[in-house]
Amino acid sequence: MPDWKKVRDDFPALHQQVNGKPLVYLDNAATTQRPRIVIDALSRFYERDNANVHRGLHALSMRATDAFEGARARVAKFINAAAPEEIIFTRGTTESINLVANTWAVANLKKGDVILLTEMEHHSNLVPWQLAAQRTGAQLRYLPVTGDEGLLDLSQLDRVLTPEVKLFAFTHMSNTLGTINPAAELCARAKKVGAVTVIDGAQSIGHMPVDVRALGCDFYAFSGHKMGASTGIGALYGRRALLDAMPPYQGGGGMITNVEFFESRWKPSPERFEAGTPNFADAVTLGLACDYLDGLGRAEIARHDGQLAQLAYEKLSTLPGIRLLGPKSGRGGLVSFAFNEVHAHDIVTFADEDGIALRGGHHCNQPLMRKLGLTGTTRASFYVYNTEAEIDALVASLRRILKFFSGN
Ligand code: C6P
Repeated sequence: MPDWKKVRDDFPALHQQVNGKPLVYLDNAATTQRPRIVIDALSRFYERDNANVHRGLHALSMRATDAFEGARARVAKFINAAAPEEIIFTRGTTESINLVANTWAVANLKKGDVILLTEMEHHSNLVPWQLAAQRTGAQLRYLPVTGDEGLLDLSQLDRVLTPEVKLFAFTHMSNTLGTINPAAELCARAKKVGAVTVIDGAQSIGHMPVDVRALGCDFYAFSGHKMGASTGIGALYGRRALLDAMPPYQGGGGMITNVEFFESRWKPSPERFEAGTPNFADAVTLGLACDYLDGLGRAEIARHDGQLAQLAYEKLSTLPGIRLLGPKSGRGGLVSFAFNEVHAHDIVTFADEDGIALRGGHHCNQPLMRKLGLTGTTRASFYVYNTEAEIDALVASLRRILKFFSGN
């Protein structure tokens, strides 16, 4: 088991004071802090290896290309893809999902087809499908969420997952509820009706073991900045057979085999989907983040984050008037809550006075919030460096805030 206290030393940003108090960083679902090896690797790359990839025959370009393609192979191994060619580098989860919506969906969907989503989707796994539906004439349909407990209502699955469903996109872990969805089961059920599956892995990728072949998904989208890598890099996993049959995402350099004045031919994946100069320097850090997380052990990370969230859930439940969202047990590493009398933005602002970083608002889940009769929640989200003492600091801060707002 990792020495979790020592893990904190790997993250320079944690060692600072905010408003005169030691920083308690509990906004990891928005973005994680970066370990020293990632920060150093980025400077080292720019200091020694920086050159454009795939284009040059000189030493630096070859080194940069090796590092970039090495990162692709590392990411493929991290999620157990069948080959590096199944990994397309993108800016992150949002771009990965938009890529599928603009290529596979537009090429394959038509009027009468259905795109199935769930009521707990982040806007990044909702708006791209609205746009694809508008372009193709397909319809959107939703698998309901049970209520405050935040589970998918699987008793409704047969009703909504009918043969008209051509694509089923769902989140692996909810960024507001902390629910971990039964992704393998959902993919198996989708396969039975011939639907293609897209998993939004933004909140799962850095927090638990992910094996795309065991999950049985067709696409898996994720962001590097939520797993310790640099900002602006992420990936889309796609099953090779589907990628080979998909049209390009964007046109430009690097993605063609031949260009004439009036037509062009495309390279296979991944180049077909990576027009222009890719974000090669940040891609290198994604590979290193994979090494770092595997060094800790992703099953250990899942246990650590889940235990902290469970402890937080239990300690927070002692606060007067709190409304806690998400499953009572088996949750991923975050807790969302609301108070009738205090707005989430006030809580976040007051907690900041105590050096505690939280997030408040709708968390890009507006339809879910509306369904639950909320305008927003406060969210504490955990990662490998958080501690039980930080949960105690959170609870103490919330007691102070509640006291202030109740006028006592
Ligand atoms: N959620 C949060 O604070 P990007 O922005 O592309 O890296 O990730 C988008 C995204 C997609 N799906 C889920 C489930 C997510 O949680 C996110 C990002 C952040 O909850 C920012 S809103």
